[in-house]
Amino acid sequence: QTIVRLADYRPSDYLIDRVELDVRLHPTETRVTATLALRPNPAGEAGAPLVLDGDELTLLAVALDGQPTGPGAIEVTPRALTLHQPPQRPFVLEIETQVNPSANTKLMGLYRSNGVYCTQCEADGFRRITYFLDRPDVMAVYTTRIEADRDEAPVLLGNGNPVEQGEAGPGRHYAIWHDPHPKPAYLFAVVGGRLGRVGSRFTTMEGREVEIAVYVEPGKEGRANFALDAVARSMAWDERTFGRAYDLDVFNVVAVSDFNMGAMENKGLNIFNDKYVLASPDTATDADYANIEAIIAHEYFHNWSGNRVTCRDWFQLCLKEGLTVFRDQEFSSDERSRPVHRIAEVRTLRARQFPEDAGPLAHPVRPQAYREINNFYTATVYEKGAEIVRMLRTLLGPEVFRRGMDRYFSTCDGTAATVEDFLAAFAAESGRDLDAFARWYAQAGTPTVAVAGAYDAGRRTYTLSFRQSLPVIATEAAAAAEPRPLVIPVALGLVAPGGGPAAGRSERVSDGVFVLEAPEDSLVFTDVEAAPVPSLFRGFSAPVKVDHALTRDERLTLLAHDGDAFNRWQAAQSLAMEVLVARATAGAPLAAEAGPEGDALGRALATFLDGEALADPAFAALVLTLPGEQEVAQAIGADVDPDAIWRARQTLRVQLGRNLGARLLGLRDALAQPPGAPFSPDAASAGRRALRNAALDLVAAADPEGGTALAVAQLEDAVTMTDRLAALAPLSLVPGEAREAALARFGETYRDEPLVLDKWFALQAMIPEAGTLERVRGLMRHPAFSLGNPNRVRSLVASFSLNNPTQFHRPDGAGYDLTAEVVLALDGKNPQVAARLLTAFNTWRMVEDGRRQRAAEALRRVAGTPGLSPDVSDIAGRSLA
Ligand code: HT7
Ligand code: ZN
Repeated sequence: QTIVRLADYRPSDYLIDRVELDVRLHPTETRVTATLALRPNPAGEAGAPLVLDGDELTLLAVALDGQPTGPGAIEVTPRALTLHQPPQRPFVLEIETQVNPSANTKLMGLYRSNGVYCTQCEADGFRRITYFLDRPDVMAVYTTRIEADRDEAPVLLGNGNPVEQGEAGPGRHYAIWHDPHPKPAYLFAVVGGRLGRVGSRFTTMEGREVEIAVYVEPGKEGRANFALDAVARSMAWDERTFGRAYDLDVFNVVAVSDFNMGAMENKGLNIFNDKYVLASPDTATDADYANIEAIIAHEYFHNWSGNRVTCRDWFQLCLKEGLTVFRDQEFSSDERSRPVHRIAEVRTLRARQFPEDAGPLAHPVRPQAYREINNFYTATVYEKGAEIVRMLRTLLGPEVFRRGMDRYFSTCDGTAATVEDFLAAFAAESGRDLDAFARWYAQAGTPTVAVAGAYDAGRRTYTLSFRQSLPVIATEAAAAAEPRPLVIPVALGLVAPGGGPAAGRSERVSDGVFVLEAPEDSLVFTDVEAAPVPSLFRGFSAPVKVDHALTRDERLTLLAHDGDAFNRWQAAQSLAMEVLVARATAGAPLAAEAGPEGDALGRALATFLDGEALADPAFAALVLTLPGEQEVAQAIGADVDPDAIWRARQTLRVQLGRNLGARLLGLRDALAQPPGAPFSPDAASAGRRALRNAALDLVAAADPEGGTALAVAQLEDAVTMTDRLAALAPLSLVPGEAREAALARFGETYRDEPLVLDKWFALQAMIPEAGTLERVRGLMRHPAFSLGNPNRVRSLVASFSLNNPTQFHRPDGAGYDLTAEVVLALDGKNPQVAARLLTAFNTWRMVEDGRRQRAAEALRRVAGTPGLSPDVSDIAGRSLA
């Protein structure tokens, strides 16, 4: 397997200006004729051979400037078509290939999902359709003719605008699409199939009338309206917030049920995993609605951050992904609640990105090398990449940031850009040198910032001392060099011991932000009347771990009085985390459900709930939710015993449930939806459901019998999938008749709803009991389960391997074995999904020795299997390195 290095980037020797594609769809013998208008690239090597990428293609014919190529002029291997002596002037290459969409189980290139023809070309799927310069810095204008059997595929969609359609012989028809915007091949798409449609129109701020539509499985049109509305809201938001208007006459979204990731931003033709399109109150949870809205927005926003300005090479992936995640996070914050959304973002970052950054797969936001690019669509590139953009805004301020964005879009429009181009736009607008800031892109690992505060009553000063420490990460994706100090924006404030902002000033704090640039620094506040409580990294202003030894009382002060909602939540999390770590490392038995720290937290939460739960239920639900098991494992760091963490979490849930029981039941009553009230997926309604269900979770932990009765009743009465699933969750934790009956009934009720069955699979896969492994094996034989469908694999197997720490890390190693077995079974079909499943082993070095040995054995077994895909072999190799 070859390694690709950023340092080796060279421009392409040839460019392609125009592509004409004729795609004649057929289930097993699709023929593609590509007419490519090529020319030598002045920035490339003159006279070099033309090497077009290919993958699993059958070549039928090649012609150069209308003539068949002579003997020896071309060479064809499974992975490339080489023209040895291409003309050193513009020329036309016509290539006819054949592919088999029905046999394409990798779901890359052209494939069939439930009979619908669709494509996935990012990162390197276009070479599975035709031979091409399949790299993002080769941008061309595409015209696509799609032909198909009219019965089989009445709907034919391509990139850009529709140009023409008509008959193409008996039973066949065609459509021609033209995309005037030059684009890299990874944004190419076609769709052909029998699809239902919902549509509307949007008028852009430039006065362009856009036909927007969402295509779904026929009969499910009613479930596409929320997504359609989200498209219109995204368009309006990008105009309002970034001045970016849509640039074609149509914008189509197509939902398919077999898809490797969430969705794909193909120009004018976004293709989605149907999980992120289809929603009805009966089948989708509030979290599903929020995800649909966010992912629709994300793909739409790519039209500027990704499509109009694309990436020069795949090392620059964060340029489009980090920026677009930042943009979709801002959209969701504006459409919903900003603090609540920020907390959700940080929970994801800590649960997914921090462990990635601390494990063997750690890599910089812009990696320096890769073997398989598909393994770099990671939380680090996406989520940490978004945090970098957010820090840039914090450092420059919103106005300069917006001007920088405008400059970036205008100077880089129509180009394949780099992180340097991005930063240059902000440097030019701000007049600031961003070279040190750029280290965030190059250095892997989560920094720790240690902070100590000291009050001098005589001088009335308060001094905060900061020290940043950066992990040394030596992996092939990261430079081995010693890390250099980062530019860390610390949004902060001082809280008076009795509440309210404390007096005190420092010239080094501007707009509430202190910038830590040196390895160590201290910040002196003057005129401070009494020892304050510092509120640091407000709004999580930098993706760091904070080592700040506040007392319990100081944290309680922040929980009660901080003006920053994020840090109020953080205070509750930190209080809980202290209890959890102490209990998990002391090996507390399950019976230890009391303890002064837990009671203190309970009292603080009681005061908080009494004061404001009903004012902001969504926020209150988050305050009541304890840090997850993975987060506790990260806090412990080494020799982790996942069972001890689970027990610690369980005992605290029981303790809080007991301390808060009456209140929680009162809240549930107060928040109950009146019978017959209409359903709304809006944030306020979702927040009320979230708090009711967070209350149920704690009540059920404290009183399994009473909780079971409550959950059974909720399951009976629920009118939303959110409430039904929230009732099933605590039920699934109590072994016995009631659980099995409830699960069986749910499975039967939704047997024809694959996306709902996914929730049912996931819930069962996450039961923290020894019997779960056999349950998962059993469910793998369920008629609705298929290794060929990524959603099914993710909901059943990945839920077990990634979201059930006690069972994945079973002391006997059986959880590792099951995961390894599925990875190997899947690898031949769908290497991308197999490789992603294998990342469950990312935390293997953190667990205690016995488990660690067994995990290593399973990983070695995978790594040593002959014939592995590059995807799985890359993850296995790096995990063991
Ligand atoms: N840009 C898209 C990434 C994507 C993808 C990557 C590899 C293999 C399959 C894929 N499907 C979609 C989606 C996004 O981040 O917007
Ligand atoms: Zn994206």
